Amino acid sequence: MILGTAGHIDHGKTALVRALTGVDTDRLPEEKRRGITIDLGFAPLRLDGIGTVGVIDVPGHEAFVRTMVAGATGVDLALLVIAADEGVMPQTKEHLAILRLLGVRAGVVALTKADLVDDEWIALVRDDVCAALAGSSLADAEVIAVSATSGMGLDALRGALLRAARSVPVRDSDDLFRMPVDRAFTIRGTGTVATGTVWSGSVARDVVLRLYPSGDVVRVRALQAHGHAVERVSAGERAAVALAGVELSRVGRGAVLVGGDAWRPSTVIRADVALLDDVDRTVGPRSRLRLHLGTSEVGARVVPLDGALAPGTSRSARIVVEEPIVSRTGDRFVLRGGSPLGTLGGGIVTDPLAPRRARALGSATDDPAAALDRFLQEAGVAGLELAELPVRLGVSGSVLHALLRAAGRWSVADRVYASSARESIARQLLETLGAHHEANPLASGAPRQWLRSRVRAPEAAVDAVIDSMLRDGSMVAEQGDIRLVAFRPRLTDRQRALATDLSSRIAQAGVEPPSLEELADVMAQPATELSAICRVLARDGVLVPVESNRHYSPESVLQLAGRLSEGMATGADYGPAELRGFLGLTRKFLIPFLEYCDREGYTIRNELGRRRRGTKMAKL
Ligand SMILES: Nc1nc2c(ncn2[C@@H]2O[C@H](COP(=O)(O)OP(=O)(O)OP(=O)(O)O)[C@@H](O)[C@H]2O)c(=O)[nH]1
Ligand SMILES: [Mg+2]
Repeated sequence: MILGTAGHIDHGKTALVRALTGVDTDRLPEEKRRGITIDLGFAPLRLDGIGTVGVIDVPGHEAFVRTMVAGATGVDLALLVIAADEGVMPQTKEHLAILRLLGVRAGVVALTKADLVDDEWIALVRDDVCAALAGSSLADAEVIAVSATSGMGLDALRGALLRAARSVPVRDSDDLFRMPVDRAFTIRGTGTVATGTVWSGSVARDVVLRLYPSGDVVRVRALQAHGHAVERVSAGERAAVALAGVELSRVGRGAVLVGGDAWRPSTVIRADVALLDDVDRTVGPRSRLRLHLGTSEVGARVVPLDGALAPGTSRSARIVVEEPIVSRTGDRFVLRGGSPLGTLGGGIVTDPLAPRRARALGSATDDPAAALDRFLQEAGVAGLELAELPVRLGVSGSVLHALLRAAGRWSVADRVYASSARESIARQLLETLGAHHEANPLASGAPRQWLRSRVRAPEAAVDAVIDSMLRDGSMVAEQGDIRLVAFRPRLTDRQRALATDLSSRIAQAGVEPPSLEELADVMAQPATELSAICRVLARDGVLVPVESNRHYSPESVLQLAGRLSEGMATGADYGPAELRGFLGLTRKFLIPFLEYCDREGYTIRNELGRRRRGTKMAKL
């Protein structure tokens, strides 16, 4: 569990952390010199019954709010510190707003420096504070008067922290690993070390992770939690991860370590965005903002659905960021802008991997089933990559599994589609095939590969639809070609006349018929058309394709096969000269015809020549 401080500059956050933990988190020389916190500080806090809580101490100075946001992100529990002598101040309010935007709901308010004021004053400040908290995420938080100097109220504060900690929901470690990096340094002998709060999942030593935005593949060389070497760190823990395979310059605040293959950096996300009540501007597509998500901070343009976003309202929006970020559905973020920079609002990611030209999503929902349906509809026949869905929907692998089993979704290979995509592919196939038949009335069908290439959808999906259409009989495969069930090659009247002419010329030529080219010559017709007509006639059994460019009449083939049958004794091998004697063909016709006999199973060829083959010859 992680506890984060919050509150105005000099109100005593660091002093209180030291009083609670014994650790002085202001470790930089400049922090000592100026007496203020500049960077995040870390300390372990023992809470009986809870265990060790990681404390993140943040700066209160208005110039370091971005550092506060990086510290407050991933926090379970807030310790809002308000000095009793000053009361609610600008960064008290700003930090409170940031906690709300980041979804930090549990917390305790410490009215510190109580030693400087009397009880009556404390009662007045307490009223002020309660008024300021009304409507905030800490509206129900306990308010405890304390003094870091005298130690007054510290036990009561521990008690209140314990009660608040018990209300924090346990994070799911059976999920994808993610740790936004808040600090990185080098340790001699260990190498590069990155620290952060584990947001989800867990990681063990020797596991391979990815580091974004660099995209580097890194190995976990060693792990520490609260300064002790451990084998594994899980969601809600502070961790120091020693990384093999990466230079210090590639890690730093804003980087993120992730496990598994679901994460993708992206520059377009969709989100529900809200503007704070007390900002004095609107946000439209031209507003240049800073988006803080995890420990990263990037320039962003927010394009709300239907016009500009007014103070105190929320709207679905499309966000274009200047550098790729890694986010997940359900992630909270903060938007800052203006000059001087101020916190304007924030939101929740509803689609971390929005398509380039995506519109905002309309009324967003935190129902992952509805989100999946919307993404599937949007993707159409292109479908969605299964691997990235845990990130895109913000669910663990097992939840995703259950979602995919539900009706209306169709998975093929590594993608998932709406069932309407399947119908659309089927429709495209039928249309394409219909058009093909129309354009090629003599062709028996379309080659499968050609058909597949005509549909603009992933190959595996088109193949699956072709297979199922062949199974259910909506299409037929014949000799490697696919055709519509009702389709038969059709001859026009002219072609039918040509067919009659052709077959009678071939029949008249007997055992040595003319080739297609010769026929085309004498008939003065294009050879390609005659060839197509011959294919139709061959399928109907009117002609026999003995050679690719030479057809016989069935009678001639039977006659020749009969001659062979008469001449060839069972079990004997015959050379070409003997066979030529039986057939009486010239050499030009002899070899192609013998090869035809081999193919058709009349004869069988071996080193000695050819011998007759049982059954087929016997039928002659
Ligand atoms: N009398 C008194 N002084 C306190 C108490 N807590 C803090 N201080 C003093 O207040 C000053 C600021 O305290 P810090 O703890 O540095 O304040 P901070 O909120 O961490 O300040 P930033 O991190 O810069 O925002 C220091 O001089 C502290 O000694 C307290 O309970 N009583
Ligand atoms: Mg401090």
